[in-house]
Amino acid sequence: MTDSIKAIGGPGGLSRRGFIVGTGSILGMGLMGGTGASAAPAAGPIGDGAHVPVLIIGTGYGGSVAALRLAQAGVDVHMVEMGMAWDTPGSDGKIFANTKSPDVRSYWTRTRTKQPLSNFLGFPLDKDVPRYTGILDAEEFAGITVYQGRGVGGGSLVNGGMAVTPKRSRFSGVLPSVNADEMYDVYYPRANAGLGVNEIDRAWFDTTACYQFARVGRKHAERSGFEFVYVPNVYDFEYMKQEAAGTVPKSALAAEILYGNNYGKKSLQKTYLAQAKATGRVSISPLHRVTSVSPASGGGYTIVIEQLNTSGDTTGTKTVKADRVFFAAGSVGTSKLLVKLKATGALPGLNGEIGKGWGDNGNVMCGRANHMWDATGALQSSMPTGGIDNWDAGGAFAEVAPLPTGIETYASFYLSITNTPKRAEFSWNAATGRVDLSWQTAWKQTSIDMAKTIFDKINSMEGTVYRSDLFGAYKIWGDHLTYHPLGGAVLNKATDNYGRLRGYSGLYAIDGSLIPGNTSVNPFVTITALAERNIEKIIATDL
Ligand code: FAE
Repeated sequence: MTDSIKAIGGPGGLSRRGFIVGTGSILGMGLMGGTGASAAPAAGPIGDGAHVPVLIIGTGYGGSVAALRLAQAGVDVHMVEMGMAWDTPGSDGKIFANTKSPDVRSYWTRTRTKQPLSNFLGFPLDKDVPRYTGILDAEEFAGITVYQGRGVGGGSLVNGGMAVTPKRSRFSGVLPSVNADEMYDVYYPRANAGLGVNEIDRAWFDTTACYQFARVGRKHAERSGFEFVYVPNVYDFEYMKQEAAGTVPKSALAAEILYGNNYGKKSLQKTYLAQAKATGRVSISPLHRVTSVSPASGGGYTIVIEQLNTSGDTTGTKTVKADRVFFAAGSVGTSKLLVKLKATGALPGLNGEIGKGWGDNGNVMCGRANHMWDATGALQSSMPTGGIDNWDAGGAFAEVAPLPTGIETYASFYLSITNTPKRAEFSWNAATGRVDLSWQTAWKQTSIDMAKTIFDKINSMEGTVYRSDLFGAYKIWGDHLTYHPLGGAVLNKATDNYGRLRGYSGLYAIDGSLIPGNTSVNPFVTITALAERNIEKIIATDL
């Protein structure tokens, strides 16, 4: 508990009011009466047989924006989240596990870790862990593993915090049916403010030991004629400076990232969700998973929810009613639900676009082996803050990523986002009772080719080679995964131009499923901005 208090009350963190709200889920919603809220919904998990005006499936970016804006408009909202609340410290006094030492908290119902970088110096890194409803899901489909956050805050709990607004000139390629002027004048600024996005102090970037890896990345990019761009983040850089000075508990400088940050990072728990709870109109059921949504007799929808224990077993089933339902379970979660519900007859009127247009944001990873004179530093901030932009010429934007191992590796590491045209489709498999995804591993070759437009050139200029010890023996490319699932309920196709699902009034998609497979940069700012745009319209016209 003390650690979480320091975390959210620490320098650069929330105001006193925000702090009290942030601990609301620990202390119980009953303490929230002093926030000026009215008509507070029932505290705690939703009850069997409940009837709520709005039910939101998932507590990631789309769900959190919807909850806050609906609550501010005076609507009571209940959010259902399959993951845990992540508000209680473990036996080590910390809420979140360290990336260097994954433990029971790290993976969603796996008995063996599945680390994105599976090897180091050729040695496999994965290890057995007890089955638990941990924070990172490595969800496996036939051709790709999709990493996703599980818990109250969704992907914001586990991601790198890179808060990137796409270049305006590329926006029509990202969301062709959306008015770019509105997005860049109103909704991107609103999203960036709501997320607490900040930029690194360049003078500090140029001198601090913890960004030596990024300065090497910048030097190599610029020497090969590529544009190096500084990338904003939701990690509080003022807090990070104090970590470097040794005056506060360390998080980014202690290799925390993939399994949560105990300090410094403005996840949704501290921004949109804290504000949403402060209205007194939003309640959340963690460890509850929606399995069905169907029209209710007399209007509205019937929702079936499984209650889970921390082993991931179903311990009970609840049936509730809602006048409106927002699907905010993430691209994969929303797509899987909608595809199943259409195919199994719960929502047969959904249109033929459901499950289509899914992409991996062109993700591909690689490392380069530097010369001894280009050390990248034993201390590396786990928060990336720079990228190499070769999108227009070669179709790749590469994040200069850390390898926070705690030792000097002489490695430069990159996550590239590429302009791949490949799109997959989700489909219902009646034989297995599961939803399949048609993605094929070989499709990543297009992304590799695009990433090579950057790294072949840098290697040639620097006289360096690719690392072959990070993803398995002699494997250069991390082409088996994505961090950025997008699509499956594409805007203006499966939905109207504001996320209203076609075929059913009162059903909406409001997450990464709306975006047709690629954002040209890291996606969460665009997911947030689009949700801000859509919910404004929905509140104005539907409620
Ligand atoms: P998301 O945040 O995934 O939230 C969906 C929520 O719904 C989750 O909490 C689920 O547990 C929950 N859910 C799913 N199914 C159900 C169900 N049936 N019932 C109840 N709850 C359910 O969706 N993006 C960036 O822009 N910058 C980065 O630096 C970055 N780094 C990343 C690093 C990692 C390791 C990962 C995994 C992702 C990263 N991302 C990054 C991607 C980003 O986190 C992701 O695009 C957003 O979180 C997607 O937001 P959504 O609202 O679509």
